[in-house]
Amino acid sequence: MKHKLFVTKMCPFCKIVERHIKKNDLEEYFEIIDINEKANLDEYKKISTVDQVPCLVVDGKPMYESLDIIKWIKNTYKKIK
Ligand SMILES: N[C@@H](CCC(=O)N[C@@H](CS)C(=O)NCC(=O)O)C(=O)O
Repeated sequence: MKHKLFVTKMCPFCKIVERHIKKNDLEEYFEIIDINEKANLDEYKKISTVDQVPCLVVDGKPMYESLDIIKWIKNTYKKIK
């Protein structure tokens, strides 16, 4: 199952998380979703509790803060560098 990561193209904090995923070859575990597209924004609004990206969905709940998301990724996928 892929974890949804809601982002925008312009968000530098999103880029930090996306780079971390790519650098560690973890793309297969994440679905990067740009909320600038209307359908994605609607999906994001159903899940999000705060209007902020990056937003990772874990067990159906939103996780915010790029550093917390990276920490979660490191703890969850031990193989990473
Ligand atoms: N401390 C947060 C900052 C995230 C942040 O500021 N994201 C911006 C986009 S770059 C945002 O979503 N702002 C909400 C808004 O502008 O309404 C993090 O590290 O993730």
